[in-house]
Amino acid sequence: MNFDERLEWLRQKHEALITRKNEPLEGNGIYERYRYPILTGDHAPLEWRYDLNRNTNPYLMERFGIHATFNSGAIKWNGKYILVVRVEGADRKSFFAVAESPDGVDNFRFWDRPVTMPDYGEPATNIYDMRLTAHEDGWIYGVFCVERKDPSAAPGDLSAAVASAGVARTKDFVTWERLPDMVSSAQQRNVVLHPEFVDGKYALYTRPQDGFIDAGRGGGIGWALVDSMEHVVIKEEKIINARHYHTIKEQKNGEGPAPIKTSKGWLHLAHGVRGCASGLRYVLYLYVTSLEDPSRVIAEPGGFFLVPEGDEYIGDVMNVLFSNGWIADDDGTVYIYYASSDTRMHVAVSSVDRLLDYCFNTEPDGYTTTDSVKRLNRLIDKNQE
Ligand code: M1P
Repeated sequence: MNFDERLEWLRQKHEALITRKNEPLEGNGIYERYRYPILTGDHAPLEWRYDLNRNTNPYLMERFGIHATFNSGAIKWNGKYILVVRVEGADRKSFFAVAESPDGVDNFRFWDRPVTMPDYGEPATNIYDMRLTAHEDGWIYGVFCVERKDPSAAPGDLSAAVASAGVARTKDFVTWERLPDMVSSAQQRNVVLHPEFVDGKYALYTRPQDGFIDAGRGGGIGWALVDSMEHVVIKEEKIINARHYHTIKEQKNGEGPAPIKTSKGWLHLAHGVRGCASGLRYVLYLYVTSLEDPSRVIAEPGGFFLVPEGDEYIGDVMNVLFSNGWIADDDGTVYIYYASSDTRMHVAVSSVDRLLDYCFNTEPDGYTTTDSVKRLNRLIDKNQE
C-alpha cells in the first residue's frame, strides 16, 4: 500500500470500529453485558498515534503507541454520556482523555485532545482512575490516583511507589483547576467524593493502605469528613466496608464510582481482590448504605456481582475487572462502565430497580460453607413449595 492507500485504509478501519453497533447479551437477569468493548486503544484518534505527514513519516508508521483504555470515570453531561478514560501509552504512562457517546453504549469517540491536567507540587510519575462527582456545591470534581516513586525506597528498588489522591475540579472537562493533593498518613488510592454534604462537610470514601500494593493494616473502604476540597486533610477515618477472610475482598477492596442515590439508600459499586495461585483476582460487588447515614451499610449481597468472562480475562493485568464509573439515567437505567484486565472498557446495562432487588434479595456472605449450603437449601425449598 502506498501512503495514500494506507491512510485511507486506516481511516476506514478506525471509523468502522467507532461506529460498530454493539449487541446486548442475555445474562443473569441482573444486568446485560455487551458483545464488544466500548473503547480500546484502537479507538484513539489516528492524529494521536500517527504523524500523518508523508514527508516526515513516509511509511505511515505509529509514532505514539496507545496501548490501553480503561478505568474510566463517568457522568451524564449536557445530554451526553461522558467518560474520563485512563489511556495508557506504550511507555506505560497513563493520562486522562474524554470520550463521549450519544446513548451510553455506542459510538464512544474521543475528544480531539487529551486532558492537560495541571501538576501539583512535584510532578507525578503517573495519574489514573478518576472518579467524577457532580457535587451539590456546583463543581464537578475529579479525584484520582497520583503515583510517585517512593523516596525512601532501598537502593536498587525501582518499583516502590507512593500513592496519594489528586483532586481537581472542572465545569467543562477541558479546563481543570488542580487543588492540593489529599493529605493522609496512609497510602491512598480509590478515593471518591460523596455527591452531597454530610453534616455540612465534604464526605470522602477512602482506602488507607500501608503499602502501594499491600493493604497491610488497611482494613477496607474508609469514610472521612473534611471541611474543604481545597485542602483535603484526613484527620479521622473509619472503615465502613471491611475486607474479610475467605471472601472476594480478602486481600483488599476499594470504592468504585460515587454512589447513586435511590429511594432505598445509596447504591455503591466496589471492587474486591483476593489472592490465588494465578495472582490477584479483581471482581466487582455492590452494597447499599443508609440515606440518613451514608456510612452505614444496610445491604450487601454475598459474593461477586461482575467477574471477568471470556476474553475479559486476558490483557495486561489478567483476571481483573475494575470500575470507577457508572451513570444512572432519569428513567432508572444504569450504565455500568467497567474495564477488563487493565486493557479495555466495556458496558453492562441494568436499572436502579434491578440493582436494588439484587442487593436486598441476595443473602449476605455467611463466611462458612455450612451457611452457604443452608442458604442454597432455603432457595431449593422455596422452589419446591
Ligand atoms: O491492576 C488492577 C488494579 O490495581 C489497582 O487497584 P487497587 O488500588 O485496588 O490495588 C489500581 O492500579 C487499578 O488501576 C488497577 O486496575
